[in-house]
Amino acid sequence: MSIPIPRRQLFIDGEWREPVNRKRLSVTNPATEEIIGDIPAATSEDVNIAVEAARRALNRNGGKDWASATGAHRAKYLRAIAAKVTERKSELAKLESLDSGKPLDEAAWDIDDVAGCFEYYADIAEALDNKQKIPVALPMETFKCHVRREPIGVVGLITPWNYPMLMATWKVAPALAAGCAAILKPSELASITCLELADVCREVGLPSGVLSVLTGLGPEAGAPLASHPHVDKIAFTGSTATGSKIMTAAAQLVKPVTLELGGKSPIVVFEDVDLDKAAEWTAFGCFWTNGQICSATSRLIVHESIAAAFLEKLVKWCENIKVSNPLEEGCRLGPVVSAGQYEKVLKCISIAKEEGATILYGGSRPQHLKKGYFILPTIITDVKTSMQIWREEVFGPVLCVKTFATQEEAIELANDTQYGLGSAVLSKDLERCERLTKAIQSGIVWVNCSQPCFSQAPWGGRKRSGFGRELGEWGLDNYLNVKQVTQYISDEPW
Ligand code: TXE
Repeated sequence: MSIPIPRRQLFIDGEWREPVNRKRLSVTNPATEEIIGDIPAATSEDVNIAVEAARRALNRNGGKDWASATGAHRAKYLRAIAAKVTERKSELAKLESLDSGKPLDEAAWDIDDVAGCFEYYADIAEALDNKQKIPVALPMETFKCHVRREPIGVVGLITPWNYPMLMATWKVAPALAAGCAAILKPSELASITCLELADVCREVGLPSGVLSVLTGLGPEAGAPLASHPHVDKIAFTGSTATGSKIMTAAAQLVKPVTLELGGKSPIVVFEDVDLDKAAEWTAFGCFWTNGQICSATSRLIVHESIAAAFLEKLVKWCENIKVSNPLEEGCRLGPVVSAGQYEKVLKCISIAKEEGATILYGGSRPQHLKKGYFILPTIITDVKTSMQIWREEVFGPVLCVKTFATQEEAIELANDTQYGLGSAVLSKDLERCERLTKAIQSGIVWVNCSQPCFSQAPWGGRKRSGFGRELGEWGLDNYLNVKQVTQYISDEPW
């Protein structure tokens, strides 16, 4: 089932290029701990070359090749990328699974979503042609005014390892739809499919310099991109700590940023739910993608009257989750991405124990797997709101639980976090759900489900989960400047 990892170089100006310092980073399969390949390690010199290529791409042929071409012209490339990704779906899903550890089925969904997102932004690019000149009503007839939406320019896209190709796509597709030239810096922990995305762009003949892919370490390749004076905007998904550094660097140049950062999202389960369905959504909402989802609903807030029965159901769910090599049929939980992440998650669990919480299920590696960064699905009870497990993002398959008696208490617990990305409410009473969707401070609220995500709907957080929205029309706005054009049209002197 396993396949070889293609050996790629950096993708700059439409071609593969060895990094200036010729350094490479090894790639580890998190399920076996074996080194399965390597990726180039870019530094600031490569960033400079890519930025120059991107600026040339914007200005080539008076901008007619890309930035000021019609949206319909750019849409053709986006559709061709979508088609190529679909054609290579099985190979890309395997590469994603090998590199990141996510179950193969889930990796295959990601690749479908990648293709769907490029298709969606192709539609949006075409529609942009009709919205390029938006008339503005003025109080005086001596003036005529309209608004133009223009590409922001060269954009730096810095992405994480949990959805390597999909998170890159959420940024690359709208950036290209808008007419920007993009430089993608994927996470050093999972870059393989992003290099394949470069290959797809090469295959479909995307004009050179419109997309460059620079793999490498954050401080060496990401930081110079964030602080580069000729990069007009940075879009970042990752940790709150790194997001803060990127914002600081961007602030020096008054450069716009969008930040999609960490989370500690609540799932509120009321007493009237169907216990089986609610347990399934709760397990899915926390353990999907091996628990490494920024919006994972990892704080279960359950009504005290059903807590015991509900936790029994959840434990049953955990017992039935197949933890295995992600390429194995039926795998539902693979390894976490790296040795560092494995240590971090186990440390969070051990601190929870030290602070007095109870490990109701899991809490360690599964006995049957001797190699790989595997951690059992874990449920933690007897949690206090002062505990680290309640307050800090774990980014692994770890659910912590608190009970509530009243709706007010549930809302207070749900909002008792520095983050505000996702949240979920499960109840048959839709009026009650509606009240909670208003009261919970998060960018996304799911009702009677957790985690579904659509290219058309806005995605992003508030509080320390960041700001700005990806996907939908909002995702396009990230990459557009709005320009007011006002003309004096009277023959009379002013
Ligand atoms: O994240 P980083 P890491 C959280 C999660 C995880 C923790 C650490 O809790 O345990 O972050 O993961 C690049 N300038 N999330 O270390 O550092 C880096 O190379 C510019 C949540 O992987 O945020 C990578 O491409 N770039 C999250 C990207 O930033 C820098 C997903 C993300 O890495 C940089 C991932 C710098 N100084 C982790 N330092 C989510 N919200 O989805 C690093 N990078």
